[in-house]
Amino acid sequence: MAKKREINEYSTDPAAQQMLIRAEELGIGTAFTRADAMAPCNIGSAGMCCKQCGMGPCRLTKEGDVGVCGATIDTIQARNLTRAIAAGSAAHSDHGRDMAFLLKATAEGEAEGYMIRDIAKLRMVAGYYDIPVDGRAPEEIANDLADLYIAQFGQQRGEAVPIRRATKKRQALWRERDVVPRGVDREVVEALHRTHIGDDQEPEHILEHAIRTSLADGWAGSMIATDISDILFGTPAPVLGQANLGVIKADMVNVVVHGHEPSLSEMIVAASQTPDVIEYAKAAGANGINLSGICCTANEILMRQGIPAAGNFLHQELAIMTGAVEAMVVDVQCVMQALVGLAENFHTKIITTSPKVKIKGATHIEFEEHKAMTIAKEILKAAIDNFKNRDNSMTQIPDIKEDLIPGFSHEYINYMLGGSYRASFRPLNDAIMSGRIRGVAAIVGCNNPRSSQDYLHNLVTKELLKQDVLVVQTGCGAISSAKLGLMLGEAGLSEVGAGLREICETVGIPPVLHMGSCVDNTRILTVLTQMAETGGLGDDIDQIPAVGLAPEWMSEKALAIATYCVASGAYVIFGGASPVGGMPDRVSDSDAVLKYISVGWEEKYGGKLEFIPDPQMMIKATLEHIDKKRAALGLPEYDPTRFGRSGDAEMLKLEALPLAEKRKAVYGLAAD
Ligand code: SF4
Ligand code: MSK
Repeated sequence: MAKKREINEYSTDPAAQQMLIRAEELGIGTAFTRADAMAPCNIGSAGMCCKQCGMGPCRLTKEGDVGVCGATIDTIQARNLTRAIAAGSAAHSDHGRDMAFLLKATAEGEAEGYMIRDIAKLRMVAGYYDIPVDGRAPEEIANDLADLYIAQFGQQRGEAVPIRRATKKRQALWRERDVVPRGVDREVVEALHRTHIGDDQEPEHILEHAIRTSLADGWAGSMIATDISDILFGTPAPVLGQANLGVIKADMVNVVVHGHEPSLSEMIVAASQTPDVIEYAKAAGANGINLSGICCTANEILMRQGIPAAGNFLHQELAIMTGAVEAMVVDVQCVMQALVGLAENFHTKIITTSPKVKIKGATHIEFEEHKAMTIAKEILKAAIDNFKNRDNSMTQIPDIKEDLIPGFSHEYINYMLGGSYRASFRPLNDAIMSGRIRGVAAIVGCNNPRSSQDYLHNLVTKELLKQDVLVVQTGCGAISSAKLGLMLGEAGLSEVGAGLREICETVGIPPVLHMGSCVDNTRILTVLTQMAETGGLGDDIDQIPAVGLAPEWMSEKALAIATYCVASGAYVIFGGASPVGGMPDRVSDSDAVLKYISVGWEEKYGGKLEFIPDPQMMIKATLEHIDKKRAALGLPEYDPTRFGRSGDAEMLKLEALPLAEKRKAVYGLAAD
């Protein structure tokens, strides 16, 4: 058993700390205490254990050890990593598949309550694939797009069509390396086949298939999920939202939606606003229904509807600890099995909804797109019926929440930089070229109870902002910045470098842009591709001064995201433990897998994956990479003192000066 940590070592979030104190008082365990009790296995966590067949498990703990079949540590690590990437790709992509089926059902008029909300995006996406749009009804276009997208999963030969949205140069590189994904399912199945006992045994060869599998995620499955979510529910644009446990309301029926797929949660939002449901809640003695979200379901409805986020991954148990949640409605991914046992201490109902996910002890109300509104109302009524069971003596809601402005889709960023008629990434590229913005960091990914919740995210984010690095975020990382108040215009600007601050003030954006959920990391790929195509920052993603970071990663999906970003040309840094760390005392030239995913992948794709647990080293590596890319492009060396004499803050300072001094400062006229 690891050492029991103090509350402030569990989380840096004061709302979480309040709930963790309460958990201790009530003697209830959480992921934080379970992490203390469950010391990680050093062999497994470093990728040195193989469970691929019944002759094992084989644990390779000494230099030169091999498994019963003779597999070396490098082969075992490559297989383990590839399987994790395949699982992550499968999770994202299966979400994409369900969205494609939902688009098809909507186009055919068979999906109760759904409609095509963003016709402009539908036409734009159809245009990528030469689907005719002129003179056709949205449903006709959507039907063709749905058929094309559904086919991407089972396609056996050829190329997954969304890859044509990458730069021409990148597409050519993938073709040359023979890693263009054929179909999503084919790559995932082949990853499982090649890592089975007695198959692919050359680590580099196995890892090349990991690249291909991850590309099937980033440039197909996840991209399809994002496209269709926007088409059906609207492309996100800035909207006011709130984050943290304080969004739970004592006088209302609280329903927390948790998981990933927006199909049901969007319908729950719609159902919660219908008069009959509101009336039903009032008849139960509540002041109405209060929806909030956890994890990426939270992000989906936050960025489109402004529905508040109760928190990120490690808040799922803490929301129930408030004693004021009537129902937690879960679908897929990142849902802890511990929720059911925890909820037994309160009155909260855990409601599973996906045909793919059941939890013993939970209530299962299965979602079905053909009667989504009916099911959404049934779920809400079950929550309302549970309101009477709330024990007010057990209710404790932290009075802590922050406002935020989420909704920075790539379409909106394009628009905000140039307006309707001159929408363009040109101003962003120019700001990087001049050095006002040093570079861009995508800080994404999960929470992990093995480190203090939000600590690494926030430390890295705040330091990079000081260094004039524009930060974009998705997933639970985004919620962590939201809880800190970094996603609200001026509120986040006081600690930001002078050049970046000028840009934020001029464009009217927060220094940290919320770009969506974890499948929406494809939006970041799109932004980077458009930046490369805009000109001035090279002609491909690997030349842009940009870095991806996941300081608190935990899920296999994070590994899939990292790998498709690397294959797209990005440097990706993960915090925490390396799943291919190997033996601490290994001689350097036996670290084949570690080396290959860093140096080897960089030679082939221009991107690399590294695990750097120390946040200061993470920041250093980020800035060095950004500066190296700036130098390679021939851009001026970053100079923190060069900018900062324009923008709102400087204007306000000038305003406050006496007239004579103002004349001098502005026009250089003598004070007299
Ligand atoms: Fe051991 Fe080889 Fe079986 Fe893995 S595949 S468990 S290394 S015998
Ligand atoms: S929910 S994958 S904990 S980001 Fe997308 Fe958060 Fe990571 Fe799940």
